Amino acid sequence: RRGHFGYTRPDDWLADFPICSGPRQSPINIELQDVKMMESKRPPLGRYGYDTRPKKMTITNNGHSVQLSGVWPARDTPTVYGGPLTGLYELAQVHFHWGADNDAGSEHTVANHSFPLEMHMVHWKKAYQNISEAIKHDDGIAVLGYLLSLDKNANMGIERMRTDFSKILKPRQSTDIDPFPLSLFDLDLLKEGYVTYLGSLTTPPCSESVIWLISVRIKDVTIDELESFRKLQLDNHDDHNYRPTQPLNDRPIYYLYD
Ligand code: B30
Ligand code: ZN
Repeated sequence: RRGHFGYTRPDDWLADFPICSGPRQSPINIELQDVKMMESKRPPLGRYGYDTRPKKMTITNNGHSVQLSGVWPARDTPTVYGGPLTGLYELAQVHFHWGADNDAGSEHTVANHSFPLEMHMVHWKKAYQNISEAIKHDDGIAVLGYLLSLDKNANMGIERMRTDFSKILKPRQSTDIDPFPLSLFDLDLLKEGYVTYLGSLTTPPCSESVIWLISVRIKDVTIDELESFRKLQLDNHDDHNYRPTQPLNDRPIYYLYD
């Protein structure tokens, strides 16, 4: 099946999607000594809509992750702007990457350290009309990435989602859930600072269209929450859905703090 991909041999993605070996691929390992301060005369990163409860919320097992999407009241769709971004970026979906055990799961690594879970909030630039058009542009997508580390504190957003994971255990199952505002994920990008670099989608087609913003504050995930993700069946019975880190090449990584 064209467009089908798995995590057993991610190098096989290149055959159908040659850009998966392009010069600005994601994820990357973030070496703190490589991170530069961005000379920021830019407006600070801002956002709206994250505290608004959507009218409808859906979780889907798409065979390579669990994806959360919603329908918000007009003008309240979660949106980010400022910082390294030019223009408005509207939320399309939130999804997760995990591993078979606690030693791996995140896509981005910090000083070659992996985390058991990574959350991606995918936004597309409104100037490009829709996400499929945005993916064709080098600044079309902004992903806010959060690394989560095993600890005792439950994440209230994940708790709300996983209540209904039993209904989407198999690929291509989907269910509406009790809507909640995205602020339940306890987002803190604005306060704590973030690293930013230019990269790609981490799944085929690997489009080099993503401005990455990765929170420097590591969030908590409980063992029960991790096990809920691991029970979700993926295509090919993959037991993980993280892509290995890709060459940084000559790309700068910036630290931004408002
Ligand atoms: S990620 O955040 O870099 N992991 C897409 C968005 C973000 C990332 C990866 C991929 C994306 O929009 N891909 C194209 C659309 N997808 C549908 C989808 O939403 O999830 C088509 C597909 O692959 O067949 Cu999966
Ligand atoms: Zn992702």
